[in-house]
Amino acid sequence: MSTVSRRPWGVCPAGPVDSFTLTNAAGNVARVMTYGATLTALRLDGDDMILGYDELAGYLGDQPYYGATVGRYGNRIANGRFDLDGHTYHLPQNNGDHTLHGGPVGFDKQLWDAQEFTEGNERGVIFRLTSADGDQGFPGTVHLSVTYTWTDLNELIITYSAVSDRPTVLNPTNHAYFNLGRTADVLDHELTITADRYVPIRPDGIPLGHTAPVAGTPFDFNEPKPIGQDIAGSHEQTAAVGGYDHTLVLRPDPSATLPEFARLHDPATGRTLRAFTDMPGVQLFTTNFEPDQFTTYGGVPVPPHGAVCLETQYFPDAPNQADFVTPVLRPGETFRSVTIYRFT
Ligand code: FUC
Repeated sequence: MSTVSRRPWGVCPAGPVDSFTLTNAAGNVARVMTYGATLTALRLDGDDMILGYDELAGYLGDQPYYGATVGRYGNRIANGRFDLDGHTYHLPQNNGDHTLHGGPVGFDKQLWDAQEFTEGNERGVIFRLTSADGDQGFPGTVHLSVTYTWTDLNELIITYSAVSDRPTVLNPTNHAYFNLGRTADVLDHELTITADRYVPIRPDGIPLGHTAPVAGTPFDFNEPKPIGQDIAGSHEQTAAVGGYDHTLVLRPDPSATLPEFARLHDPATGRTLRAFTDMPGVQLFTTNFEPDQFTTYGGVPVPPHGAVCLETQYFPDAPNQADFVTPVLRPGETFRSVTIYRFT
């Protein structure tokens, strides 16, 4: 029953793409592919928990980073520039004046090497990429691996590891769009996030430069709350971007090696997603797209708030923000990070 299978899945600009199907003891399935080290399906009892496409062609077209590994720098770097060790680096701008998710040919559009494995009650794929010095304007040759492990507990463990031969910045994340139910949108999904503060932004997504308390705002998810409850209110931060597209500052939990930072519960199906990470923030993105802007499996149009992303990461634009910690990776160091999505 527990298997890993590999098969050719078409051709992307950089070459042939392979897809892997990971089946656990319960018969639940995770699928990943070498294009973008992307999570393409996560099926529980036959229902998909994420948005995606049935064919590679969907991923090669205009789509919002479905299930992809994003980087080098997840989220935005303002005006496509940053300074590091007294040197200014210029990046291609692919989001107005800004650089989003590592630039126009980020990790999500690169072809990764892959090796499948099985180990006891776990099976998975380790993806490896060498990002050349100067790739999308970033310094340093970066050797990066992303491992997806799918366990018999219906946990998807995503592990990042990277080294660089020059000082650089690195903020990889996964861009899965979750919808646990059979409803078209996630407005009735109840969300809990362990965060007392969030990062207010300008309408173009660049942080104002400080964090603010969630108390008394739509950003307070300390008690379970339907995602739709405050999403369309008059608060200027949500109104400006049509919902949530903000980093929440995760409350440290010194008692846990990998703190649980979020729970997503779908009352219609009874399914719950529990999420764990060692990252300091999560970008809560409620798929604030126009109706019919994108489709998902089977060509079904995605309505506004058709899914929710919980992108674990350092804060947006940190390299340009004096008060935010910048994830700098220097020669001799190893970047490591783990995020787990567990379904019950
Ligand atoms: C999220 C958001 C962005 C963008 C992208 C597709 O990470 O922060 O605004 O829309 O996804």
